[in-house]
Amino acid sequence: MSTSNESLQQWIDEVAALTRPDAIRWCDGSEKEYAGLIQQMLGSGELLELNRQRYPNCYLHRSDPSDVARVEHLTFVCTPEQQEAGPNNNWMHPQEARDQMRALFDGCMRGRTMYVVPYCMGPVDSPYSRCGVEITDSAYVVANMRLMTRMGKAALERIEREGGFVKGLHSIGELDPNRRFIMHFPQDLEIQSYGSGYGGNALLGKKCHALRIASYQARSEGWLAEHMLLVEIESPEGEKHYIAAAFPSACGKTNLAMLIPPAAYAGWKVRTIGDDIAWLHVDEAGQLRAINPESGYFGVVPGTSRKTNRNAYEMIQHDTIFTNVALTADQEPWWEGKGEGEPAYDWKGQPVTADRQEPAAHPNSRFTVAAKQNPAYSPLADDPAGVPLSAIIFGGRRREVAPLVYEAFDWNHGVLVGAGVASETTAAATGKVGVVRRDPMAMKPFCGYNFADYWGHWLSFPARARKLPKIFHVNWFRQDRDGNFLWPGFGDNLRVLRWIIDRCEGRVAARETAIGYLPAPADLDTSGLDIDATTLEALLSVDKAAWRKEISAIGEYFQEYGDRLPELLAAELERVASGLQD
Ligand code: GTP
Ligand code: SPV
Ligand code: MN
Repeated sequence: MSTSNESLQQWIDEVAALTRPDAIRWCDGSEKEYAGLIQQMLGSGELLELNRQRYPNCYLHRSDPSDVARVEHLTFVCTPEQQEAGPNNNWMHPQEARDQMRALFDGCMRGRTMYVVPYCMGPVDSPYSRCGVEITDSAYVVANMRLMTRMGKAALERIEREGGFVKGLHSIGELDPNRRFIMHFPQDLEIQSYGSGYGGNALLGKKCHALRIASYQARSEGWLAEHMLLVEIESPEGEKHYIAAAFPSACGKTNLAMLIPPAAYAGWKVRTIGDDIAWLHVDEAGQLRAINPESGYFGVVPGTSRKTNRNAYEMIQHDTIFTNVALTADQEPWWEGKGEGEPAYDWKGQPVTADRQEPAAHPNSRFTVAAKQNPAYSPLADDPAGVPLSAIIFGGRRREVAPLVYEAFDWNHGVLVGAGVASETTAAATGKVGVVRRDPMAMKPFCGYNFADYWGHWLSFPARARKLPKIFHVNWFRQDRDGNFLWPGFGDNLRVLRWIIDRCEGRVAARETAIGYLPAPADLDTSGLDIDATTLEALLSVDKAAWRKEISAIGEYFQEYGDRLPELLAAELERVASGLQD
């Protein structure tokens, strides 16, 4: 096969000449092609079939034990000037990076098939969508891309119609951590990834394209590419609101996006539009709208149960690829927090012993599933116009300091709230878990340019839009001294969303504090919840001393950005700091 897009054809020819595959296969995205890839991987041992009766069309992939998460220290943004990438990114000069990658890719596909995977991020007929082509030597990546993106024929047709696309070159290489790099060339709309087959390192449409490259494009084109879920909330009266929320990796986006209303909320409907990435545009009427560029979920498995997230639990009972979960004796997938069954083999395939110290499923084990399998799937996820946003929520995983919820005074203060986000690190990336780090807008690993310029871009939106959503901050993860969560979380988070919606509609009052507006305990609906007044008070109070420290830590962090830090942001910080003085 070939294409009428000359630049695509030329790039494919160049890549083939460099990587020397045995065969080149164009992917059309069909059911038949997917089935063929699955059969091929069952044959090669890349996939194991799971219990056919209980988990039809479900497969287990065990990744290389050294390749189980994103590798932030091996991920680079390659711009001519280091300052363009900023202190928030690892940087390499584009020429140096290209030379280094060329040496790695040289001959790496000998004995392998090179797959050409055209994809579209977003509904194929949406003006907000953007296309890309991933070249990869991994059938697992192709199968995942088919579930996660609009992949194949329709995407190629759009590329041939429009011309532009993001070039993503990927090889699993030798899966050697010492020969592993994820390189981004934002000015050339190009990605090169070598040596990993895992998630965000390898499914290039996701974090590499839809966040790092897209954020860079979005700045010059006047929109935003964000690490946000998109959820639709409908009240029993039929009032609908669309909310976008940015939480760092493994901090609750998928769960909030497909939340099951608690018993006290009969008649409320929650529908998922997206669970990880949102692209935000100002429409012709000056309203901020969002699309989900993905069409599937690559979600955290541990903790997913009938009780915590019935929607997710049900959607992964069939037609799902599991990566790095444990196995029961009768070939069912198993993970910590499943609440059913017992593991017989851990994620590496080793028999499980009663005295094991490590979890049986990898803490970053994942499911890949088409979004349409979600019982709470909203057809609006396919709407080319996206959805109008009522609220933007930032959040993190903080055992202390950050209250359950607060509202920013206005947009500019909201940008400070987002820029000040900190969160405990999780298993979604390699490295230590549980360390609090700054993760502005949950974009620390994903912003394709200097954060100072990114905050400046956020601050430009009041001038671009007629109506902007209100901005909030939430924290589901406050703990007591014994490490118990103070807030029940999951479905009960709807109670907090309800307060947020009521604030957007001007239906409920709030207490003004130095850090923003908080609900009075009586204004947060806790009917039917087993929560005492002291706990609620702790969740909804501002510890001034702790916040003085927090604000000064944010100030110190901002200093890394030097003169590039927008003055408006510094002024917002100053305003909050002075409010905390007395
Ligand atoms: P990425 O896919 O890495 O971007 O993660 P995510 O933000 O979608 O996180 P996800 O919803 O998968 O949740 C990650 C972990 O947090 C899971 O183990 C969940 O069970 C847990 N979690 C999610 N929501 C809550 C909550 O409200 N309270 C508590 N205590 N845990 C939660
Ligand atoms: C994240 O880490 O935020 C994820 C998983 O959503 S990955 O696709 O690996 O980036
Ligand atoms: Mn994510």
